[in-house]
Amino acid sequence: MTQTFIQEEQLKNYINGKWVSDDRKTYRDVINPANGKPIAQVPLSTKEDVEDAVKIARDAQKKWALVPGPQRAEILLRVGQLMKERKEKLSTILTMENGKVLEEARGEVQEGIDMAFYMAGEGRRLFGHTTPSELGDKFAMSVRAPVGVVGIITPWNFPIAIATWKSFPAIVAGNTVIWKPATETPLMAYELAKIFEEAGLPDGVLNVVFGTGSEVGEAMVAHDDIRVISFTGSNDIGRSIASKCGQRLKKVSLEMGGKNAVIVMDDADLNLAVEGILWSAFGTSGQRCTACSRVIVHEKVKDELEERLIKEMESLTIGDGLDESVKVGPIINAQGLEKIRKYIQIGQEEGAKLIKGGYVLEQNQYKDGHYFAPTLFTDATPDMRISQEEIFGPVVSLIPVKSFEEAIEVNNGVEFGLSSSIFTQNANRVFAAQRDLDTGIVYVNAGTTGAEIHLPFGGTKGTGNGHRDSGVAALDVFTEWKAVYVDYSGKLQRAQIDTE
Ligand code: UN1
Repeated sequence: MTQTFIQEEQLKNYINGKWVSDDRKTYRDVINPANGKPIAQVPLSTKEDVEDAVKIARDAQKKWALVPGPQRAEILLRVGQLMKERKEKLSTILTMENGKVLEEARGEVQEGIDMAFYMAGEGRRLFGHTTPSELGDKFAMSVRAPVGVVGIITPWNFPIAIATWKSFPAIVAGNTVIWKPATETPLMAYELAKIFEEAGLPDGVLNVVFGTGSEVGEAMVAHDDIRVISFTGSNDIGRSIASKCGQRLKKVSLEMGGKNAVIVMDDADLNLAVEGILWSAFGTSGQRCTACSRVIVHEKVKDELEERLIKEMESLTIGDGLDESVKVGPIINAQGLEKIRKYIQIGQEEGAKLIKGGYVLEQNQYKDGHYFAPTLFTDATPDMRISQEEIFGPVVSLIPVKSFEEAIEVNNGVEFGLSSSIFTQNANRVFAAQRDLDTGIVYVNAGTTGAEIHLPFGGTKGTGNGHRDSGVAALDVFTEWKAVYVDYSGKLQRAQIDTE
């Protein structure tokens, strides 16, 4: 059945349109987190591999930038079509390497397909601006120019969607790419590179170098010919990349997580709020940057919400995501599981009430994988570590508040600013909330997850550094603005002097 999609093979880097094998390489097992079984081996590349890839990418970029945008776009269109044809295969492999349930894996692959078609459209736009000049018989415009060779570093939690958010705008804008996927989830990179190859992408435009952050990632950040680093991942690593790029005056785009809250007001549709919380907190086992891990609830509806959540949490079946009846899959690995376990202990020590879950599942069908029971804390306060720090697991804390104003203040009182949500039926509160919630993404009457690819994705404060993935905003990361003046007056006109 589904297993036939994967032959346990040694993956190879993809450089200059070739699959590069190297006998001297060391490999690491890629493990299915649902059952602990190895499904492939990923090479741990070196900085020499990065060097080889950059040389190729630099030459390829000169030619690629001369291909007209609409022709570059056609390749993306074919990539989107191939992804669509292979959606089931890709989703199954994604579930096997990442653990997310099939329904969500299909959703993630769909996100990549959408991105391909959206960015293929951009190949016919890549809009700049024409602007009147200060002088007569002079034409002035701003155009988007590719930056050159760009480096993308992608996480294990959305191994294909996030890769498409970064590589598709980079490629359509005329850049060439060095891509380091997470070592936990290299198979999506393998499949996507094969699709690009089949779609006719010229050699050297996309280069995949597998390996660790400390070797491959560091080498990318340190390489002067890689002019942009686009990174999604942990806060510590993002900050360290930012300072290294800062030293080198290298453009860097960072997306580093959240502490996303759902606000439930006293006038909320509670059925809807419960559904939204369950989906955002426990979907993907809470391993989304956008996952809801705080519920800021008006004290008048707190008890009722709590009761309904406990009841609905009973129906969350946990297990291998390939089983269509499962709603909550495994945690990516033992370190992830340990981090969640530690936060349960911290929450209890801080005095929050653990009212559901809070334990590792280890018996029977769970014994070879990494599973954590969906967990609910209540009576948490805004300053507790479980209310402030990103847990990246199926753990949510209820924080009671007395008013709308207090809810907004609690929502904003964290280091991160990725996503937030409010459930209310009051139109005034809706408009005030979209203005006052200090996050890059705001939802009204929906959970904190499920961003669409044609809108900007990213956050304020500690979530990033002001750039956005996805949507047209992604082009700002992968292009430079170039100002072009064409004087057709036939004489030397001097701006600021002849205009006086
Ligand atoms: C992430 O967790 O880093 O908005 C990405 C969402 C998804 C993407 C999440 N479309 O939840």
